[in-house]
Amino acid sequence: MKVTQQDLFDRARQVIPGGVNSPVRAYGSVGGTPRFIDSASGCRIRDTEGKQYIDFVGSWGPMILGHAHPVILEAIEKALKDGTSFGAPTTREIELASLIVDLVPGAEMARLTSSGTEATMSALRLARGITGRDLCLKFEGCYHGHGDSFLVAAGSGAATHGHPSSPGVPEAIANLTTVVPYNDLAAVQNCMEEMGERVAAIIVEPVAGNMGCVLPAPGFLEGLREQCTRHGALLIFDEVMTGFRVGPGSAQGLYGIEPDLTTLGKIVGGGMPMGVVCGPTSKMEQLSPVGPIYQAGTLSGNPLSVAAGVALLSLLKDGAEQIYPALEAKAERLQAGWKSALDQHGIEHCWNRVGSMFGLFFTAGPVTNFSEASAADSQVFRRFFHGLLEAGISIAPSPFEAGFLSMAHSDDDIDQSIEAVSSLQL
Ligand code: KE4
Repeated sequence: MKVTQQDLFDRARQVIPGGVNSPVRAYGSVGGTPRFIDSASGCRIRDTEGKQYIDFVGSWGPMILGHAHPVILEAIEKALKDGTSFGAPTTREIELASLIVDLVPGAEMARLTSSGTEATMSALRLARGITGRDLCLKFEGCYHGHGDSFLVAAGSGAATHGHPSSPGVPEAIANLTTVVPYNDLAAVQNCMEEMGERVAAIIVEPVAGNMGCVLPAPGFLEGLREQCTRHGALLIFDEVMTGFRVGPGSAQGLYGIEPDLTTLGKIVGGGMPMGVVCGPTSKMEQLSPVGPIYQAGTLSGNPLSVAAGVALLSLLKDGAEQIYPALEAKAERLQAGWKSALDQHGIEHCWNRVGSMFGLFFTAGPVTNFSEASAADSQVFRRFFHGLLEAGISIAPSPFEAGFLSMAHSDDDIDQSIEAVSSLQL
């Protein structure tokens, strides 16, 4: 008897909260039944009923060269033969850390973790340990993983499911985090004038990807750099999503701003579990075992994840001159095509995009912060999402997420998605 997605979802919800291991996958803001994915290759994913979708989620960012890239699979398969985890240093970790240091302008050292959340939690603890201060400033709609200090006015799944400030976070912890609107430098300056000497860090997504895609206003990142320097706080660039996505030097290379600490994830692990905290030696050596600030992980630097990360970063480094211009051209084609199709539908919308990372909002725009992103028409988004899904196009099941293109998206694939948008009944 044929097992449907609904059957799987019903079974999953018996043994997994909401049937998913990460809330945004549950289609909470768009309704309907999540697709259970059997396999993926190139720019396509295939569900358990055999239906294929052109994928613009890319596992939320890692798949910049497409799913199941042969070089990455081969690297994992080769590493697999030697075992899955040793809990001891390996040569390959030196290679990955060296690649990160080479590619990330603000990095002289890197500490590997198993997720972006671990990376941001560790970066904030490092900043607090270095400065001896407790406060953290973040931006409404930015998401830095599910660490307690960051689940205050958070984006992504937290915003999607209506709990931007999660229950379970002690008030004493939440009170250490101050939240201001993204791109509001005056609000940052006011905060820092008032409490700057108690602020350990300002943490920011240099291009926000968890309230849809929102770009830094001209001077915003420069202003954060100046404020941190002036008040002795550390500037943390959370590049878990933008790292190696918006350019070979990540957002800090693109915008020419050097943060004090950088967090990475997604692409750096080649689609395997991985996060990174990186920065200058003077700061990174404050981490145990050299310094006193503790940070650890059983599977940190896991051989399979590191093999995948080395493979993907090496491909991006060696092919950067071809890859990033090609991604830009693909994204331009997509944006122009979807825009034209939506204009023909008479649907009010606006785009934000940096390279192959984009956000589409059903509002006239501009969208420069979370409140403007929240004003977009969620009902149109719901119809848009399901219409595309039906047509074999997979986008993020939330308006508070970014979309991604890969090198595996051909012009034909992009044109197929444009045709799907044109044919929607919105
Ligand atoms: P993870 O712990 O999910 O690996 O990384 C957390 C994180 C930190 N910083 C930024 C800027 C991030 O975008 C993320 C995770 N991104 C979401 C997608 N918006 C992951 C998807 C999910 O939660 O399932």
